[in-house]
Amino acid sequence: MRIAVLGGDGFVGWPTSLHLSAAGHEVHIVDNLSRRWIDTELGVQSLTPMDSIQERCRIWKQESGNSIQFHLLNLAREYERLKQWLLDHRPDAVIHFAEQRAAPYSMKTDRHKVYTVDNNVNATHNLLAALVETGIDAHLVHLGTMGVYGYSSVGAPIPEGYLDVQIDTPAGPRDQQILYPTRPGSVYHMTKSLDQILFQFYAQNDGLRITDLHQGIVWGTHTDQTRRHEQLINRFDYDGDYGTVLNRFLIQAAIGYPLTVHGTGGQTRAFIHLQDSVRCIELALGDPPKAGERVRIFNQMTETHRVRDLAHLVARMTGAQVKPLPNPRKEADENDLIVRNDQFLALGLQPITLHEGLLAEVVDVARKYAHRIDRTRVPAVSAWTRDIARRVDHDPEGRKLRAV
Ligand code: USQ
Repeated sequence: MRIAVLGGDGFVGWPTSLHLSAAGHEVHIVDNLSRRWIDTELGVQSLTPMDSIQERCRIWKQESGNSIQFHLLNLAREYERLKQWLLDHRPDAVIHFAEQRAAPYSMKTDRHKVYTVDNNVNATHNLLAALVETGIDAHLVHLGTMGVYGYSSVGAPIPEGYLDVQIDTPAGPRDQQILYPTRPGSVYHMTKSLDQILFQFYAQNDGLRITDLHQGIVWGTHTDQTRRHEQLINRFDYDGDYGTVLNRFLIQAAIGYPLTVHGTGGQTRAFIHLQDSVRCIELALGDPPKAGERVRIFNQMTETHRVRDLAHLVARMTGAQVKPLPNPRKEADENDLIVRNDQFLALGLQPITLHEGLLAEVVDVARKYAHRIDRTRVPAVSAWTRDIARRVDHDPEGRKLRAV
């Protein structure tokens, strides 16, 4: 297949591009390199040293013999160029990762809220409108999030996208399936909730073939392909905005930083290893919906864990200290979460679940590049509201106190 990977320079986009190229597909990365600009804006860098996208593609060609082509394009801003690109390349499938993906970044200031909505919603809508206008019948696979469901304890398993409901009608009760009601917990998660409505409309109105992957928190950093050469290494975020919880705990353990548990750590979340994430995308590509069918939604996760349990697991493994902090987010202190993921299991996914070997691999990568870490960028200080901002702990290590 000829596959366009929009956002193919990012944390999941890059290993996905390599995985699909290794599987024999013709891969084109379309990216505006915004993630690299955000690093510059925030004054942080990936823990792992990343080469330019062109250099990464050159090394991949050298290692595998397969080409990945890179195209610099801003999906949210350059609508006419996007249309022309689709007409010139006529992809069989389009994978859409090209969105700002960090909840804390989306909540930093009003400017970050505006940017996240503007970028994410326009990128998705431009793509949908361009597919209709060009008549290109590509299967669109979108990276959505488990966060669209929200994190209140409902007691019942979260279904894959659609909820069975019964409606009272004058003729008696009628069964229906509706999109699971969204309950986003950040501006970022809200944009993915809006995406769902855009997909529903374009599948119904224009017969676009769309798969939406509701992904959990990705952990790990290597895949089979990124291990093949030092310069194919994936990006690895540790900072308070882009670092995600389990990877952050592993990096913190590697540098002797206290494990930054928000609140009681009673938040239960869904997780998936990076290797499974790229495998799921391949499985979803192989099983497209037909034109006229509703959007196919998969829960792309393999297990659920409570944040404090993960912290204690990492602490036991490494001797790190666990530090409960005031929570910078507005979220439930404690929640339960049961999630259905039958569809990927039925397609043959064999989940890689949390085990010490893989956790230790992440700690090893973090130790190797520990010299690149700026400890002052580890705390998560983006607060969800002005009131919460007053209680955020900017110095979990107590360095300033020690200096006094
Ligand atoms: N947390 C801590 N300590 C930390 C960092 C986070 O306790 O140092 C807590 C947070 O308060 C939250 C949980 O861990 O309760 C998860 O936070 P996260 O930063 O790992 O994940 P999140 O903000 O939800 O976003 C990440 C990705 C996003 C993806 C989402 C999947 O950045 O792109 O959509 O995971 S999900 O969480 O299932 O919505």
